[in-house]
Amino acid sequence: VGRDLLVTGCRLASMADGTATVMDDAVVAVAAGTVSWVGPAFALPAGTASRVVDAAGRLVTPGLVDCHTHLVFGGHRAEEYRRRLAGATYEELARHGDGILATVRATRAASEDELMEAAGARLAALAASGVTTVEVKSGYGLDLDTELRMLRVARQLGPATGVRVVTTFLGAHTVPEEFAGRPDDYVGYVCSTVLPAVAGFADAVDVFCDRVGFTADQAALVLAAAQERGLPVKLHADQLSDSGGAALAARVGALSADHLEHTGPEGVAALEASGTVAVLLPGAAYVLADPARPPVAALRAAGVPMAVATAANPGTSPLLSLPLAMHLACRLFGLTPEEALAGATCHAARALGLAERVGVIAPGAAADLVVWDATEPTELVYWLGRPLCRAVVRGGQVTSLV
Ligand code: DI6
Repeated sequence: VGRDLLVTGCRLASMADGTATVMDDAVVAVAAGTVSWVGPAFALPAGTASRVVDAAGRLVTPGLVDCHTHLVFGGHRAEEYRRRLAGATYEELARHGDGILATVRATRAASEDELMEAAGARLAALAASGVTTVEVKSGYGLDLDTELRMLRVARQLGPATGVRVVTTFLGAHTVPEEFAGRPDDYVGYVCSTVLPAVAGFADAVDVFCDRVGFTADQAALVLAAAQERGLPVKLHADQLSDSGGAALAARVGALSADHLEHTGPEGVAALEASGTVAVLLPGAAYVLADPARPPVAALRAAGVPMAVATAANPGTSPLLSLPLAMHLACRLFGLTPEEALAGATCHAARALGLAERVGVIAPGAAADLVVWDATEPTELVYWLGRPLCRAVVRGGQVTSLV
């Protein structure tokens, strides 16, 4: 067994079989950034390691995977939130040029350095909550230069912070002011001009399919253009209304269908056989104070894998803790603590096309893991606002130890 690092004394939820079963007194061996052996201490093959971290009976899980964020953006929308707290609705504000378009103006006006500094600070907060892999979307540029700038910043965040970053092109987030009233023309511009130019900077392509975004037919055009270039796709589906998003995501074999607050039985039936992951974003439902809930019981009964993510963004989910998103998924959406942990690890990895590579602690997977100041998986969703990360291992490097 190759070993640069041994993590001993673990109460280990490896998530390798998709469940949060805990193994006591477990050891994880790491070689060259990859997990090389996992098992009970008594079975550890003899040998030495250059570094040993003793978890001393604490819970150890895979590093968390935040599979849906909009971390790169200019400015913030605290003032808009104040108005929403006083009764204005998100869609009303969006129709009057606030909402996503306010952030588009601020993002277009921001330099690459400014975007990098702001996103880096937000990513540091997420990382402190136990996140070792994060997806970052574009979608606040809505023109070629700014979309490209956002994706370049997202790609640089990885080396700058040590967090594994996966990028998604969300050029079809909403219709920009220059195309007001001409959504089909904007979809044409995205497919023919922006997508080809940014394809090398994006690991996947996403569309906001809803009233503030695009119809299912428009979304299908963007997803088809992406798939023609060999890029995997995902979809913001049925967030504000049942717009056929889940069914579209399933039909095109999307990696994930995200939100699903308004998905009906046909959407769940379509997802059932598709392999598409349902990504639940309780921070957005909470901040929007939308009483609609994703059909969790039906998704569970249909065996659809459910991921949980922060959706970190300046409008609907200024949430920078994945454990807090897991808490909300349990409290608001009815997930069990074990489902929430699977949702923030192995199922989130699947939503990024990284199944078996991250989000599990198993031989061959990236050596990304968290030692928690906790003993039970349930504690991760139970404590509110208490930093529980004791140590984080990223690619075999122990990056924080408090
Ligand atoms: N749904 C959301 O909740 C975010 N984007 C999307 O498609 C909101 C983005 C924003 O308001 O800035």
